[in-house]
Amino acid sequence: MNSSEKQTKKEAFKADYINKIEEVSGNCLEESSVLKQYQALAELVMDEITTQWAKINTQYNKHQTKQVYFFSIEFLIGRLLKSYINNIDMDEVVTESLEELGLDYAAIQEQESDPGLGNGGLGRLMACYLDSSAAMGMPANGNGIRYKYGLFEQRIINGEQVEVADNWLKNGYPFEIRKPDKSVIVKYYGSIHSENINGSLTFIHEDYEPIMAVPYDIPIKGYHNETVNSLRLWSAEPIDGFDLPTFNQGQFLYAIRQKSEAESISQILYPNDSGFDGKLLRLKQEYFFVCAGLKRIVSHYKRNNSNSVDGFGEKICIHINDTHPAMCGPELMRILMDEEGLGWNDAWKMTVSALSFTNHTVLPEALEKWPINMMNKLLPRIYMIIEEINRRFIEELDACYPNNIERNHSLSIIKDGQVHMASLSIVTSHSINGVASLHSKILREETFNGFYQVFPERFHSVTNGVSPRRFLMRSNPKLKDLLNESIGIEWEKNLFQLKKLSNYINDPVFYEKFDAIKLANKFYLADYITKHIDISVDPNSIFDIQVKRIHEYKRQLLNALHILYLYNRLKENPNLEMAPRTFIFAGKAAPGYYFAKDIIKLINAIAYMVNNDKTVQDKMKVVFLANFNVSLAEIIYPSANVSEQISTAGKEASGTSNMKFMMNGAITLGTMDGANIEISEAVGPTNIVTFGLTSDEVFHYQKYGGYHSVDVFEQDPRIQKVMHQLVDGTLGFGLNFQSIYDSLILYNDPYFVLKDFNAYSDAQNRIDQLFRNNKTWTKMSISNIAQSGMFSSDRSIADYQREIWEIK
Ligand code: TH1
Repeated sequence: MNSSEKQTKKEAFKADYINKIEEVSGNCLEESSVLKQYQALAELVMDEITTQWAKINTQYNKHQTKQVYFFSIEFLIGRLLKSYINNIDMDEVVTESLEELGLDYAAIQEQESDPGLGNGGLGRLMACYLDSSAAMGMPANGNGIRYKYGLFEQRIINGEQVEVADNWLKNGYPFEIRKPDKSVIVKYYGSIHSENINGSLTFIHEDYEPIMAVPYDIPIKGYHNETVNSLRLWSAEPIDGFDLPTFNQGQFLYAIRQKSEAESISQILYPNDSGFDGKLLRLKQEYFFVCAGLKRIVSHYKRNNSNSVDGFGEKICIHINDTHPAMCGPELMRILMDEEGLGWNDAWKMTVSALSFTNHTVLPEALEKWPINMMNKLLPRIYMIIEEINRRFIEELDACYPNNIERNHSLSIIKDGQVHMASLSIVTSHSINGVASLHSKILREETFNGFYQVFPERFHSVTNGVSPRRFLMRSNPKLKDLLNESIGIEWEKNLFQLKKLSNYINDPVFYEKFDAIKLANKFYLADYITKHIDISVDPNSIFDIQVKRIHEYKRQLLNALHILYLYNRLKENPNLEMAPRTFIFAGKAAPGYYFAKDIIKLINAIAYMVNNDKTVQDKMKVVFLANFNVSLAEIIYPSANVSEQISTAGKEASGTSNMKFMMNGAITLGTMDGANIEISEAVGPTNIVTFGLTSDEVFHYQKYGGYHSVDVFEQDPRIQKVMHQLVDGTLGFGLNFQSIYDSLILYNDPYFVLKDFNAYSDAQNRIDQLFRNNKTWTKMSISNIAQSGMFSSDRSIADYQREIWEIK
């Protein structure tokens, strides 16, 4: 765009914008509120995108392009306005125009609610994958639930987590289009009877409870290209709204109850990350978006294919994101047989060929298993089909492996009174993959080893990735500009090009610019911290950051205990030589996970003690930021020096914040777990600090015993002191962390916190030394960015495309 083109665009934009403001607010620009300014801008952007959307959909239909559909119970998309504007290449025009109109662009963006339709990595991964698919011009869409309330808002009151409902729709949401004409009826309960119609057995579902699924579509705009894909989120509503005859008979309360029971299905996101809680409502949710989504996909396919499902398995990829959508298998079978009239074998071939499955965790407590009775009652036809899938599967196994009856039966989808959703997913999909190389290995060798022996060819590995558009270009614009001026702009479309940074690896001028950007980003976060929790932190200190869901396996506790130990060291030796440190935490605990809530309380208690102790003021600070979400994440990653990735080895399937930190130049301080291993391979041992037990060692202890936390405790006076402080009132009058003490000592420290303490403390010393050599640190930092290409979600999507969906 040359400057006269830009001028023309700006004039046109300003005129349109002023009109739009009048249209949405009934006020002129000068009298409009910031909310209305935001809504007008959002609508203007939507006008532009929907035009392109219509165009590309026509093209997809005409060419019968192979389509991917991500089925996921979570999509954590983050704010969209600014991304849309970037993606349609209007950022400069908008920024300059708004400034000329005297408006505050940043404040306008702050008006957008951040849809919290996910818990953490799983939901955010889907958002990154949608972003990458669109950026690469690949037709891939999302299918999920439009929760009325997203993940709760976290407040910290008196050092403890308090949950507040997240009413993200309160001012409406400008980026969705409600499509009532595409509604689908989802059937629950009732009974199935079979009839012989024209010589073939037909299954009829009777006395069911119908719920209306109404879709809302959100456009997913590709970066600087023509692509606009769709994220379809389903909302549950009663059929035809209020039941008028009932209402007239005066049964008003009954009518209201029906309505709210229907709506309850899409009312709220379950707040458990990597956990399973076998509630009936959750099972309803799982079937809800599976049934509605598949119904629409099949009818759309038929419309473009002379009303036939022929070729469905070759043209449609249904990707199941963990096991929450595992009923895609039986539901697709049901549609193909009961509604399309296919026989079992044809339907089966089509189903397996369409389906693929990604597993995201090996934590046993997260693996979904539904009681037979619950499923049979709520979804009688689905349960019937699962039984038949299982019967045929076991029969085939027994025929193929007659000497292996015991193993065959251990693979049963239905056993111990439960339906095993991971087994169902594996049997109904042609591909199953883990999310990092170690994780995939554990799936093959441990978790799903029995299935691996039967279907070795189905097992794949695709390491997760994150969107460089959101987590680098959008969140760290200064770094983006520096990269563009140094290595050109090709990296924006191919992140591997960041390798070109190696030309600057010893360039003092580049170092200076780079350090200045990191410092500016740290000032920005420091400002945020002061504004929100009134703690002043030193931007020249090491920003040592752990942000993620609070979980025992993620070991925020290890970090906290080490901080306490460092504090003790400083109290003993106020002249201790060390680079000043700011320890920053953020993350939510599941509301019913009391231990995780105790960890939050502990961190805040330590923070209070440390931050109010004048004798350690210029050496350390501890900060817990409330309500970690995508928007806060975008402020945090660019400012980090140290990325804490300290999960118990073997427990974190991949992790994705490790990649977001790395892309922004933070040094990983991590265990050999999940994608940390691949990060370590990419950057080499001099550009990362690793420590602790390996997953093999952890497995060995878990299987054969031999670890006694009390021995570690008894041999290490540093640990003794810290442990006593948990319970002796040091952390505040009446504050007692007995539950934590007991877990570590009485219950033998199931996550090996004490076992890894010494190694972690050494690793932290190493970080301190490295940071104090400014040149070394900057070099490490730049090397991390240079090697982050592999962790772009564009690379992940390319891998999926090639190995799993087989799209040319
Ligand atoms: C996470 C994994 O814990 C994390 O390691 C991984 O990077 C991320 O998924 C993306 O692959 C998971 N989140 C959930 C959430 C639920 C159930 C299972 C998992 S695994 C609700």
